[in-house]
Amino acid sequence: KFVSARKVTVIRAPFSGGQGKGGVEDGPDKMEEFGLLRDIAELGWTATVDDPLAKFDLATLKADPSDVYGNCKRPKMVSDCCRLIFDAATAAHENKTLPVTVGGDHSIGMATILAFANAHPDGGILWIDAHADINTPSTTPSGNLHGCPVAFAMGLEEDSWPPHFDWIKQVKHKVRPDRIAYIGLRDVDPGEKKLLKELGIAAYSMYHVDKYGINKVVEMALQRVNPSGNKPVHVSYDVDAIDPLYVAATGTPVRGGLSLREGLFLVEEIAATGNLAGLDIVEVNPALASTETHIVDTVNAGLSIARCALGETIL
Ligand code: B3U
Ligand code: MN
Ligand code: MN
Repeated sequence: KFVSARKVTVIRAPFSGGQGKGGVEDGPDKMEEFGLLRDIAELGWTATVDDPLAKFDLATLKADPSDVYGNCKRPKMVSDCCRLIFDAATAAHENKTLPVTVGGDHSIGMATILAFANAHPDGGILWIDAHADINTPSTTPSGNLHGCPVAFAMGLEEDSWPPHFDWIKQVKHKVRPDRIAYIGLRDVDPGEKKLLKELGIAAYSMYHVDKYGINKVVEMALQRVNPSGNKPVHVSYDVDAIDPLYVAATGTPVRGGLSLREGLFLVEEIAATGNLAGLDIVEVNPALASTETHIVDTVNAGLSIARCALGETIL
């Protein structure tokens, strides 16, 4: 509907500047090594690969000690990279292809959801995550910008922003608080709770998944962000939404998460609506595994998310 003829643009985002740990920059390589492009082709999609950050020496940028602003770590690197990913995602939407952005840490979500909202102002966004990632530069407890992408994409508290992010202020359509819903939350900072309440954002935590079941939660979330049922939907999927039992190789694992099946059911349901118009798969960190099994499980979970979102069914 919003994507013509099953075309995917895989946007590689081997980016780790939004947090301190190394290894998450290897996410796209690992996903490809385990067969991402083969899986996409087998499901009948044609993929083009875009590598907008290829021209950067990311390791050198990450090591620059002068790239700080107040308590925010690496604002220049995050902003420069997000701007290129924003352009890549915008081009994918203009070409009526489905952008599948493979991270990298979740700061790149500010670029993909902003590009989605700008291309589809009436579209809905699902943010699947253990964390709300809606800290602003004034509320962030860590200074890590992967905890802030939603705030940037919504244009929250612009006065507190490092000047590097001024370009976002020029983007016509930002993410609206009534067009984003969370699923899987279980580690939310006090400043984030306040923002979620004040803005009336639809937030389904693990408590709600336990209380209503994943099927009802997906239904309620879609009802909030896409009440007509016929607008495009973007899914920004942080693999740490899934329990560390299944997804151990990620930067900030939090126990008590989605089962693997709940995590996949969710994207199966979105695929079934035919409304998917954007997907991110982020925070796969192959370096944060204590066994080879952790890597295999985590990367395969990422691949399963992609396949289910692109229409794979069990039967
Ligand atoms: N909310 C905390 C922790 C965090 C956010 N996202 C991740 N971790 N992955 C913060 O640093 O903003
Ligand atoms: Mn996240
Ligand atoms: Mn997370």
